[in-house]
Amino acid sequence: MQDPMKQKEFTSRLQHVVGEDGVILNPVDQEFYVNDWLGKAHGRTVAVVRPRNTAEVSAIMRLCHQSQTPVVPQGGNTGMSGGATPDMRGAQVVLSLSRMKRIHEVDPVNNTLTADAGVILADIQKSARDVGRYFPLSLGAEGSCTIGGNLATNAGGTGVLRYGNTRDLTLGLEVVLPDGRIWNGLRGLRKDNTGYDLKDLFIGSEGSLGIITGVVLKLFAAPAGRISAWVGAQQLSHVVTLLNRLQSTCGPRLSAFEMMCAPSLALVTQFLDGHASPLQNSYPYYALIELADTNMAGLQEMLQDALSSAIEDNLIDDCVVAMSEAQSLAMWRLREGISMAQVKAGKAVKHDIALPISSLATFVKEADQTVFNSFPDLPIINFGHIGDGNLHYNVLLPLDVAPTHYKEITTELNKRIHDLVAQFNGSISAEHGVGTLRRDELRRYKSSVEMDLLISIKRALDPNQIMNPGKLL
Ligand code: FAD
Ligand code: 2HG
Ligand code: ZN
Repeated sequence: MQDPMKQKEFTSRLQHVVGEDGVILNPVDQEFYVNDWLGKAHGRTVAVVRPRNTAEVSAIMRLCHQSQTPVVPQGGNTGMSGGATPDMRGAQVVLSLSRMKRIHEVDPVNNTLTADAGVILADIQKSARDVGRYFPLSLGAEGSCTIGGNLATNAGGTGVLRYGNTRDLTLGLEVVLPDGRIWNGLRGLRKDNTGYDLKDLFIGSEGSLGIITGVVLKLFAAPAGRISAWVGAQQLSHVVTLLNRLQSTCGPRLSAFEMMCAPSLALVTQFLDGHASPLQNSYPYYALIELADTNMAGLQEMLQDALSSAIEDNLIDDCVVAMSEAQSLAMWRLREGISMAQVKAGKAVKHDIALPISSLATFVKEADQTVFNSFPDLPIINFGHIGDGNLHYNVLLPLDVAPTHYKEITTELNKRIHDLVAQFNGSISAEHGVGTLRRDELRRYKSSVEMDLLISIKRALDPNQIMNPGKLL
């Protein structure tokens, strides 16, 4: 919308719907909404609009439908693939869900929680805890990401091993469609075979099909506590064997199994204050392990016994079991600090990949060799949720790398690493989504049949292509 008169009329109609305080027009105040936190995605917007409820979202979408104005949905703006940032043309509206923060119902008998899409993930977790229940989605951004953003990206995080990803934690949805109609699918049912599963279309759709305005989430019995341990090992294959053993001996009590290579840990201890390695010596690989249960009896012994046998069998070299919640938290802060430490230390070329767990060690050996052959001086920051086969296989460039050089190296590394991922039958986006970051690569790795199906769904639900254009597809 380049015509200033038309733009003025459009923004005053938006103000009519949400009030003057619900529309941000000043470029300085828009800054947060048009840039991503990684400093990689930048854009401009006609207006940032912040509705308070579903009816307002519906009225905004009717306006955008009539005027064919493209819309970029945004939650907490913590995403890593550029999906919540408008393009540079300044013709798109950013629709921020940040004022839709009501928790409508917590039902401890049905084990469900119903909330607006703009509720911060940590507030959902707390509301579940307040009634003696547990909502297991957990990630480093939980203090600022929204549940709507979590659904739109089908977020993963550290609890997938035990509870599945966001898709597995969702029972119902409310969505405002591109023409403003409201689909109310806010059902708290575990069984419902009445046709195609529409909610599954919107989960992971990254704002490309509609605006998620409400959710019904699954709750679980609250664990009575947790036992964490930190282990050091010489080889990734040993860490994977330990994971397998713990899955056999501890079953569903194994609630997290995170891995990080030595340079990942070194980055955190070097670049973030108040972080220290839990072990005296250094090892090529570390794992952070957590057991949790509704009954804690025998849990610590179970973990200690498993780790003692792992040491006897030379699977791991050293380990420490946290003796207090404070020690456990300190271990988790090391793991959760890696993202921020990367931002401080340099410019990361990221690969958020999924592989069959049985292929992880071989893949990493080949990928390490590939990176070393082309860029022997660049550190590999390899860490992730190996309990569910998800690696963050990142390569760190210096902070002062020239933009053109960064682009060239990124293109080359992405191609080499993702081609290898494809050879191993893996995925080039395990949990962060496609956004603008992986959009072009998607075509390289998906079959034409799969691309056809994705494009058909997009055309059917968003025929005028106003939902988050340029993202995902
Ligand atoms: P945004 O960033 O605002 O948006 C993300 C995408 O969803 C965009 O395409 C946007 O258009 C769309 N969208 C947002 N809200 C809606 C809505 N209501 N309706 C329709 N579309 C919508 N992610 C993981 O999966 N696992 C991790 O372990 C993890 N760790 C992280 C750690 C840190 C420190 C940080 C900063 C981020 C991490 N992330 C992780 C990435 C990010 O937090 C998740 O992708 C999160 O789900 C995004 O939520 P958000 O509300 O910030 O969404
Ligand atoms: C994590 O697991 C996040 O910490 C971020 O998904 C990964 O920074 C990254 O590459
Ligand atoms: Zn992750």
